[in-house]
Amino acid sequence: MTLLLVQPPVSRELAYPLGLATLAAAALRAGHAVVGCDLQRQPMASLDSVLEAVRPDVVGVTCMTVSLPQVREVLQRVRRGSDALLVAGGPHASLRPGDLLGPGPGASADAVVVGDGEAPLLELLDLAARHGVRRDRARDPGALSRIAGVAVAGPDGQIVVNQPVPQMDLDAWGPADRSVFRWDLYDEDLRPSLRPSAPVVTSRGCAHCCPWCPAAALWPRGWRPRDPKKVAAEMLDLAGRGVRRILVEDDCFGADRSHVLALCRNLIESPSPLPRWEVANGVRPADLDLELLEALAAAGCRGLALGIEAAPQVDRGSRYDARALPTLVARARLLGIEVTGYYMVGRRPDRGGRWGEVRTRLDDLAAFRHACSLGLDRAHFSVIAPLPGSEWDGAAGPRTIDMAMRACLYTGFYGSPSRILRFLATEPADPSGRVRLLVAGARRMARWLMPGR
Ligand code: B12
Ligand code: SF4
Repeated sequence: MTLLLVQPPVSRELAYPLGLATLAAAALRAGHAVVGCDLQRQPMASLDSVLEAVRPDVVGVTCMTVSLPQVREVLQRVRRGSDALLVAGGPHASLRPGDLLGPGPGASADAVVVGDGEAPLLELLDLAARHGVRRDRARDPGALSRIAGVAVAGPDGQIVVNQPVPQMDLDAWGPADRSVFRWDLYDEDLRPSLRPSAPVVTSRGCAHCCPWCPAAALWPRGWRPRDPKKVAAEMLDLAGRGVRRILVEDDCFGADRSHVLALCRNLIESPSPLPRWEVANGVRPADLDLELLEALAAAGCRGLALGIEAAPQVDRGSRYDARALPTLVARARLLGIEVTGYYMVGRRPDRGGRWGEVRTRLDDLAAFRHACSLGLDRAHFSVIAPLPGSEWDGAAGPRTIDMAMRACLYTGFYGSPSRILRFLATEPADPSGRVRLLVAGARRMARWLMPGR
């Protein structure tokens, strides 16, 4: 079977489609032909010619909540230009399969995969091969509803979610494939010495339940590790191919201390040079300690994002000992690890009432002061959005005033002369290289601050 995997435009950042690359690995190993189409890199209209050239039997598209409108356009184009079996998956598809199975606006998928995509996708490819689903869906109308981990629209339009896939060994299909979506084309890092970069995951899911986050609903089985030996081998292989910065994108890196230590040990004990890697998607400060920081640094970790989320003085529900943070940040920096802080800003649904707006702005300023006082290398201020599957689902979305406040926080944080100088000093460059770096930084900032996606 020929499988076409489609990445819709996601954001202004060019991000490597790791989920699709993971599915590509499983499909290739099962003997299917796989083609990738990344609509972050090419215009939406080009999908029509890709469909004509590839003539896929199955088309898979990944969907985050922010990309739902673009995914609907993809579905429409595929329906117009092909009779392939049309499958959607990814975070939004898993949380709200009904949004992609009609009867909402636009065309709908034949099936939505909920959660881990590998096993259900292989079954769908087999189904397409065995029953000719592509050309004659009516031949076995019930077949889709027998595949575990799949949601379909029933005869009267109701959404039927089949039984979940049995517990999956995350290493069963080997590491992500990096050829269908070529890793060397994703070259967005501001600092030339860190290009190209590539993402990996060492685990999936999370055992916690923060009110703004859908992780618990997305991965009801909680936190699941990959074999640290295999992760280390994947990281070393990427570094050997010329990847200069490996980004660990786990939901909850650090969930299991022994897993982190095993990964570090495997990297350190390898005869190959240590890769340069960063924990990009945030570690809970509660999971960190000085010994762990030292192990990370010894294993080549050079960047660590901390899920500070709300400034501790604001978040009185205090999920961690805020007093330990300054020591952790200072020690990490001494060990050569750059530290990023992730903060949530804007109106929290539980900050209502007469003084809600005032308290929100005070919270935002407290987050800003906290980020500045901690000596972070970078800070991200995300506006709280009511994501499906999270505790705050259904609350009002971000308002213009929240976005404007976020723009002020970013400008205040990154616009300070000392931080600009620190950023310029990160690259050993001649004056013209420094100017290029400055322009690239200003462009990136403008992209972050633009309204919309
Ligand atoms: C890297 C990343 C990004 C990248 C983009 C990733 C991309 N190319 O799609 C960037 C940095 C741009 C990004 C941005 C944002 N992100 Co983000 N991001 C991630 C992160 C950390 C890793 C994604 C990943 O590679 N996972 C590993 C792969 C293996 O898993 P996967 O993608 O889920 O794929 C598996 C299954 O979902 C399924 N699957 C996926 N696609 C498909 C397709 C088919 C056909 C099938 C069958 C199956 C299938 O099979 C795969 C293998 O089992 C995840 C958290 C996480 N650890 O997953 C959050 C996550 C995806 N992001 C999230 C969010 C909320 C955001 C932001 C909105 C945050 C913000 N406030 O700004 C922004 C949106 C950007 C914008 N404005 O457009 C949420 C999405 C929730 C949702 N409902 O959509 C997540 C899940 C984090 C979370 N727990 O809240 N993000
Ligand atoms: S924010 Fe992080 S720690 Fe909290 S539930 Fe989501 S993934 Fe887990």
